[in-house]
Amino acid sequence: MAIIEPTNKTVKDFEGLHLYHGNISNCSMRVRMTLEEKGLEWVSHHIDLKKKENINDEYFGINPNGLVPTLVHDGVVHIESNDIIDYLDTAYPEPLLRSADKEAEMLDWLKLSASLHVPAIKPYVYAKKMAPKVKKSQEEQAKYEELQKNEELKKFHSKHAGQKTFSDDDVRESERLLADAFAKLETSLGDAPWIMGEQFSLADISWIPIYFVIVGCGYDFSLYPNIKRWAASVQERDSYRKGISDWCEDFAKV
Ligand SMILES: N[C@@H](CCC(=O)N[C@@H](CS)C(=O)NCC(=O)O)C(=O)O
Repeated sequence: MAIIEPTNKTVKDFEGLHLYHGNISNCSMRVRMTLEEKGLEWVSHHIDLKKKENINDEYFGINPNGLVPTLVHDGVVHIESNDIIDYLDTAYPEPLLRSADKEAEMLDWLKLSASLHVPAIKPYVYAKKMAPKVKKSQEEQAKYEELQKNEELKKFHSKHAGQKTFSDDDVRESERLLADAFAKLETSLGDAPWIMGEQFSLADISWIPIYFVIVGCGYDFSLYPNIKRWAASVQERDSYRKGISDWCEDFAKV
């Protein structure tokens, strides 16, 4: 569970569920989808990453990495999307998005999704689509360097600062990691409807945003028919519409 003590104390007075999130952020998508699966009321604090609304003292005081999503639940601040969805499923077990006998396996899918974010998903999405759209001005870059203390994120963002762009090696490495992960998902799914078999779970919610953004960047899933079939089933859920597609009607045009 990733609970942090915010330096921006204003959020400590919040009651209920408040979500700081970005429309096209895959990490935000999984939290919105979980909230919708459970039919929970939540207060939206939208952060436009293209307008750099995350790069200021106020937001870094809530999320010390300056990332979305951040969930504030009755004044307690939760970061890390996969931890947040696990927390929500525990705090609001109706409907339960896990099965008791496969919990450890399901949490492994969440861990894999989390571990791929910086080495694979983020570089792929930035290199293929986002880097030019979130280019920082000199002032924004200076503010980012002042606020950001996380070395991994500093290193990642330095790769597209100023005139720099991601190298072919960066893209190849992310493609290699994605291919390994998708091969594992393809085999594990087999003919089953959901990642954990018969039960729709947090594993599906964790992975569908990855599929959404990677497809939106032009990734070819023709090698993975089980993943395509699974994704089509997830996309029929109301929670997918409310948590994902309603927030980014056309990712291809982003
Ligand atoms: N491990 C974090 C990653 C969050 C993350 O990287 N969020 C992206 C959007 S998906 C973001 O805020 N990007 C802005 C930035 O990198 O400055 C989580 O799962 O919540």
